[in-house]
Amino acid sequence: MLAIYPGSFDPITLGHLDVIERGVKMFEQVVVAVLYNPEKKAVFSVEKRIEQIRWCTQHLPNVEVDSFVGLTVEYAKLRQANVLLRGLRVLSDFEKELQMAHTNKTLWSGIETVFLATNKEYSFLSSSVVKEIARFGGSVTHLVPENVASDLHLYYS
Ligand code: COD
Repeated sequence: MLAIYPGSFDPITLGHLDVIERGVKMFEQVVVAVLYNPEKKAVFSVEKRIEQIRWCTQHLPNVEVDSFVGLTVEYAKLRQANVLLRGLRVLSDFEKELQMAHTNKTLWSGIETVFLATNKEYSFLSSSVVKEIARFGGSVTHLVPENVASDLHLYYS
């Protein structure tokens, strides 16, 4: 079974990577799908984010990295995938994620959302926190894959 793991991934963190690594044990293939969202100002281009994710998932043969425009369920239909994989960190994620899962279900009844509880080591971690630390010159090597840490260092220096 194919699962789509959709997100912004600006940039991918060790928390995201943990979800991917656990997801591939549950599904035959996981497609990490980066949303093209012109409304949201991003640090890294979608192409760069794809490159970053490909680099740190190269040890996982059943992971594909792709991008999409528009509704996630339309992309899932296109890929003939019935499952969306999402991570849950804290209670506030749950509210947002549940709303998203219900909304997606109204758009396509064929879609199911599977939530993975975050590894507690990464439950505080978000792409925004990582960018804030990097912006102020702090080290993020314990929070993101090493290629992303170098890219952030270059971006903010
Ligand atoms: N540990 C584990 N999981 C984590 C961590 C962490 N530390 N940090 C984030 N995650 C999880 C998030 O909970 C999420 O499940 C996933 O990783 C991706 O996170 P982000 O922040 O990169 O991506 P989001 O949440 O901004 O992605 C939102 C979407 C792009 C999926 C959403 O906006 C969307 O589907 N947009 C397309 C339009 C659409 O279809 N809209 C209708 C649905 S509302």
